This record gives sequence, structure tokens and C-alpha cells, in this order.
Amino acid sequence: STVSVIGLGYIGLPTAAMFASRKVKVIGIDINQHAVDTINQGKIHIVEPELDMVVHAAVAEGFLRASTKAEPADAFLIAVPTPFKDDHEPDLSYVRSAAESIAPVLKKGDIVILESTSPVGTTEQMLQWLAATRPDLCFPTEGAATTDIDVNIAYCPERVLPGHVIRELVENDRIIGGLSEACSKKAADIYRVFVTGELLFTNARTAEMAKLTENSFRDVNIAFANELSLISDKLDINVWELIKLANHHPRVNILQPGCGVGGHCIAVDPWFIVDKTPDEARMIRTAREVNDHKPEWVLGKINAAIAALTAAGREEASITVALMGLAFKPNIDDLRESPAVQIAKQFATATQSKLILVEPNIEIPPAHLADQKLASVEDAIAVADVVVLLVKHREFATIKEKLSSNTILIDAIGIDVA
Ligand code: SAJ
Repeated sequence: STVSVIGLGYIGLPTAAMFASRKVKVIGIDINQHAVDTINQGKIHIVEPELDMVVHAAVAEGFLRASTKAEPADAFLIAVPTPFKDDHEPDLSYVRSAAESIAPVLKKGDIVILESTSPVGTTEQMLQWLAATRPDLCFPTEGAATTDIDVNIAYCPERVLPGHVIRELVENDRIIGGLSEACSKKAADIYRVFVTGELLFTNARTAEMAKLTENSFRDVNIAFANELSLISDKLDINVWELIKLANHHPRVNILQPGCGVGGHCIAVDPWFIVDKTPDEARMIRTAREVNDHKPEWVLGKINAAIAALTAAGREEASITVALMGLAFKPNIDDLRESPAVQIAKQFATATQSKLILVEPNIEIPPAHLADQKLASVEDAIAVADVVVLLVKHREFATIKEKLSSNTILIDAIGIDVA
């Protein structure tokens, strides 16, 4: 049987490659011609450890092929982006166009699985889009007898951690939310090809909510840590020591404060809950606001340091500020939705001081910081008056020992906390 994966990004491409590595014929579909061409050459357009090897082998052995046009297959996995609009309203346009692009090639016995992180109800909505294009097929709507159903539909969220995708795709437990029990069974058969983790069965709505719940849980817990860092700063308490002490309690496990919450999941998914149930999701909304405010707070600390230096007689334009780390989390090169980048951008436009950026995991600055230069750790701390630690990269571990006594250190991440 043939699997088609629609959306060859951070989730779709590794998933396609995993099926292909188990000798299943895979057709990957993406609207991005560059991505399609790159994959067909056996290369990858995204950064993820080990992925290049798996894709290279899959393409070379003829099990994986990419295209911009939908083709017939037996199973369709949709892994397209589900961003939100300015007002935090979910944008399902990619899911809709993915559904409408595969609808014409669907046939009796196929299964369509949505993997994209989605607001509750999206799988049912996807069914409506499919059914509108294919009135000739019977979909698993309420009241339809199992025997009448032509196309199965399920929601099966991915839960892999960027940087560990290849291992987690195989080992993580997987939630299977069919629109009917028969749909779930069929979806499970697909995933059993490479998943060694447990397969957990539920309905589509619960599966959608489970994915949102996992990331909201983490967001709320990080917000708690970030709020503690603001409180501790006001009360002249070292938040890192505080958390370490509190975590010795057998039932307390506080996460780490940082310069904000980045990435394309944790800072997005909770809004899908808030959007559906604004009156009930009070804590989830507040957590988002607390975490989104953290970059502003760090900027305030930097400005206060500059103000202290100018008060002591320094010209603002003569002050050098080094921002250490741009990625959205430690030891990766992913700058997407990074709070550190947000801080750098805002600071660059507002300051007269000189700015130095340090990001050991990339070679050229991102487009919106293109006029900035990247420096090495050593070069930056040799000249900086203010050093701001934004990301806990391993290259920064011993930075404190290297600073001269009159350098001002702003540590947003607790560099010496193990
Ligand atoms: N962060 C903190 N303090 C902490 C932990 C994290 O400030 O104690 C920050 C990070 O620096 C980063 C952000 O939170 O900016 C998110 O990082 P992360 O490592 O918590 O998560 P992601 O976004 O890389 O991946 C998450 C994972 N979800 C959970 O752990 C519940 C992953 O399993 C999901 O598959 C992924 O979201 C996703 O795709 O939804």
C-alpha cells in the first residue's frame, strides 16, 4: 500500500521518511517547489539530526518521492501548519487546501489522518471539506453505518521534540482518535508500521484536545517559573536558588524561567483552547500573557543597565551590549518564534548603543537582523559592557568566569543551574 504525506515540514518529512525506511512506498506532497526538488535529490531543507541520512536512503532506494501535486494513495497523512492570525484566531486555511487537494484522488477504502495540531472540531470540519468536494463518497458522519463508509478519518497528533524527532517518532506513545472505531483501527494499522510506543485509542475531539493540553500544561508551568523570576527580582531573591530549594520537596517540580517561550507549538497551541472557550480558559490565557511579557521584561533590564552606565557618565553610543543566544531553546539552530530574536530586534531598533550578537549554532544572522554581525563568545565578552544571557547554550557554560569585574551581567536563564 502507498502512503501520502501532505506537508513536508518538520513533522511531515520525518514521518514520510520513517514509513519509507520500513519499505512502504511514500509520496510526499508540498506546495513548496524548492522543498520538493531538494527531497527528490535525497537532501533536506530543514534542520533535524539524523533526518538527512534517513531521507537520503529512502530516496536512493526508491521508497520516497516528492511532488507538488496530489496523487492517489491508500493513506493520506496531513501535516501542514496551523498558525494563528493576529487576534489569536486559528488559521485552518492550510488544512482546508490540503483536504481539497487530496479530495479528487480519494477512493473507496482510503484513510485520511490529520496530524497537524488543531483546535477541537477541526477533524469534523475537515470531513465537511472532503465531503463537499466528493459527494459521491460516504464519510463517517453521524448515523452512517460502518459498512457504508468509503473513506476513514482520524486525528493522530504528533508529540515529538525538535532535535529528537527520529527517535521520538518511533518510541513515543501515540494517540489515535478516529471518527469511528473502525477509523481508529485502520489508523492504528498505519502507525504500527514504525511506532514501537503504545497506541492509545480515543475519539477525534479528545485526541485534538490532548495535544493542546500537553503543550498548555508545559506553558502554564513555564509561566509559573517566569512569574517567580519577576517576583524574586522585586524581593531581591535569587530565583534559581529558590527553585532549586523548592524542588527538593518530594512533590514540587518547578521548571526554569527564561527569556520567554518560543517555538511554533507551546506559544501557539494554548490559544486554540482560549479561542474556543474564552470564558473558561482563564489560567491558560494568563500563562500565555505572562510568557509573552517576559522578553519585554528582559529588555527593561537591559535598558536599566544602560541607564546605570550613562548615569555614571558614559555616552550611550559608546556602550556595547552583547546578546548571547538567538535560538528558541538551548543547543539548536532553530530561530523560529524565538524570544531571543524578538529581544534582539526590538533592542536593535531602539538603542544607540552598539550591539553584538552571539549564536554559536548559526553562521549568518537571520534576515531581519541582517545588518548585525555575529561574534564569537570570546570576541563579544572582550568588548561588551553589558552581557545578556538569553539562551542556555553549552558554549556559554563558563562565561561567568571569563567576564571582567566591571562587565554587567544580565542572566535570563540561570547559566550555572544544572
Ligand atoms: N522553556 C523554558 N523553561 C523550561 C522549559 C522550556 O523557558 O523550563 C522554553 C524553551 O526555552 C522554549 C520553549 O519553552 O523557548 C519551548 O521549548 P520546549 O523544549 O518546552 O518545547 P518544544 O516547543 O521544543 O516542543 C514541545 C514539546 N511539548 C511538550 O514537551 C509538552 C514536544 O513534545 C511537542 O511535540 C512540541 O512542543 C510540538 O510540536 O507540539
